[in-house]
Amino acid sequence: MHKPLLILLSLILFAGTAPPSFSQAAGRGCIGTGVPSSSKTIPSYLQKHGDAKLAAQVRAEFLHAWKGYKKYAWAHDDLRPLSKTYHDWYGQSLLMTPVDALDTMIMMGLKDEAKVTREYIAGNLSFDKDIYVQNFEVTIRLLGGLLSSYQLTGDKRLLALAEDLGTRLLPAFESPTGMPYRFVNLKTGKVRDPDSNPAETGTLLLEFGTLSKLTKKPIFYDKAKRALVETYKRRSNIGLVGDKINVETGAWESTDSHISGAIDSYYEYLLKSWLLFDDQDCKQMWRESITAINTYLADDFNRDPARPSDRELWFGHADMNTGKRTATTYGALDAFFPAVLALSKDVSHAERLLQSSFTMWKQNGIEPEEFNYRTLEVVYPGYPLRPEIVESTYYVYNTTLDPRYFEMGKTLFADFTKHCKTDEGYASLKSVVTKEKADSMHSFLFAETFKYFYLLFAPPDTVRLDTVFFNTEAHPIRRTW
Ligand code: DMJ
Repeated sequence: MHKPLLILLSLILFAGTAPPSFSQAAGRGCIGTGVPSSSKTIPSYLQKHGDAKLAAQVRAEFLHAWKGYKKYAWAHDDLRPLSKTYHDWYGQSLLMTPVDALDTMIMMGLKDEAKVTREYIAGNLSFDKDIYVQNFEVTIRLLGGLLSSYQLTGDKRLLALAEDLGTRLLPAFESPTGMPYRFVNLKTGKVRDPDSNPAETGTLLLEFGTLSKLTKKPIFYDKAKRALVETYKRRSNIGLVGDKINVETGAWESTDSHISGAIDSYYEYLLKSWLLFDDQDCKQMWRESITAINTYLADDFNRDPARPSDRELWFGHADMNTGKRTATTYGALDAFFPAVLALSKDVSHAERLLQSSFTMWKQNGIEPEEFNYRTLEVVYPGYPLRPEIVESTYYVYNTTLDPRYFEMGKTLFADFTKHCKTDEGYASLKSVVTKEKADSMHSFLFAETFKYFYLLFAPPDTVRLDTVFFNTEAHPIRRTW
């Protein structure tokens, strides 16, 4: 047996057994949030074994969406769930959905689907295409997905595909600063779009670094590390980054600082690159960054003067140079941060921010893309099936084993299926207020949203969060080197 397969043992054990349903343990004393407050009553068998019935429900919903994809969009990038057609990001398919879905199938024990999907990818995926692709998106979904599935299966064809892709992406890094252009042509190596952002210049090291370790070719690690360091080097005097940067001049084109889209996973990768590669530069960059985030972006306040001890924690926007608050908005993407805080061992902030994220969710029974946390108003009402709040609930539950978070996950899952399920797939929402659906089903539904729901309900030790690191698309990477 290939060594990386060892990680599957506990997964297979869980998938192959049918412990009784423990869902009747739900719904005890509330604290006005709809969430039980006591951790004392959680049955030890739930802590040990998870809830097999709920995990099976997640598997069934995964298969429901997967069947829709196979029926109407097979071999294409994404399903359009309302028109029942397909969408290819770049005119030609790069098998976004199959590659994103494969490791989730493996982890869920869906052996037949995984086998067929793996064979299809190995036999049909080609990167020899004259198309410009977005370096960041292709790295987190395809490079991350191929590397993770290689580690889970030992199938060298997946590693060969990953190396071919990584090699074709390398020209993106040939800018005067070393920060990558946003788009690169997979065949010609030509590049375009120098206006980028920290998320796109700094969310590459887990995948490129792993590729280096597995192929023993340092170039991949070096290019992605330099891009991360060059981004960090341009932080302001108070330690913050903006959300738009030109990779040719190195100049900031927006000084708006936050933990939301365009910056978010840059911070995630500082922390995880330290932990996965034991990279001490990343450790130092993470430590300095989290200090600045906590100083200037955190918004720790008391909404009701009559209850002074009842404080809320959110993270808003500030100017990267002055630290002055510029907006009190938070959103579905920001909800990844409790997971990062939990992983960094700041459990108390992780729990408080997760509670805030759940408050945002409950306003409309599902979360909006952007929300004003001071006025509790929706700023942008879309919901494209995002996973971040589920990811954070999983990390915080896994870290604390407090049943409040298990119950929170049950609420999220019930709302999610209620509002987003269609007859043959899952659909994004145009508005969380009206619940009107949109004709898109992003591949991260399979890579992330269903995976984190599954892991939340599976036995907590299914994945060891101190040895397995999820890339920002939820592809698990282990240090096998
Ligand atoms: C995913 O592609 C990744 O999680 C990324 O970091 C942010 N956006 C989506 C999911 O919302």
